[in-house]
Amino acid sequence: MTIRKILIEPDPFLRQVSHEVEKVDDEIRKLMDDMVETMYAAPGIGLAAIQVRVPKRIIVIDLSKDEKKEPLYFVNPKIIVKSKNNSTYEEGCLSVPGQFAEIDRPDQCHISYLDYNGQKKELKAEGLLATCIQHEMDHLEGILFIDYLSKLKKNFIVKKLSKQKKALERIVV
Ligand code: GNR
Ligand code: NI
Repeated sequence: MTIRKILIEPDPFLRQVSHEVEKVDDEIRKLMDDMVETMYAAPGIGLAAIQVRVPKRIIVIDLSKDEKKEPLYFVNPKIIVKSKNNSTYEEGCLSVPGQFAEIDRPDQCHISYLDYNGQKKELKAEGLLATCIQHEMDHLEGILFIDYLSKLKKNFIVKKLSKQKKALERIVV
């Protein structure tokens, strides 16, 4: 398994719409293994493939708190139903480091997807899992949580990240 580099906003690559996976084969499983390792190393509770520069409709999530790791794999996830009630969570994103904001989303979602073995599955999620699934599925459409903020707040964050990236580039060379 390999830890991959996570893309940081502003990066046009993050704004791409990801493509459906045709077959869950060993190459896809290798990518999912790398994504999980990258997510744990970050650390984060979710990761979409586009964040490691692969525009495929794949997300991994692990909400387990203790040592016991419980990674969830979702390939080609689709929303079947979203609840009408919203809930608010303070969200962060590995591609928007150091920034957090309260975001409103449907508090439950029912999805279909393919699992690690390519089997068709369904899941009814609520709470943080529902929020995380929707945050990751937004990545597949090229959407980041800061897109839900006012233009003023979003521009402020993007400018800050842009300056940080430039400062880093000067050091790394
Ligand atoms: O690590 C993460 N934490 C988080 C917290 C609240 C809502 C969503 C998330 S996902 C984020 C990792 C990430 O950027 N996934 O795309
Ligand atoms: Ni994210």
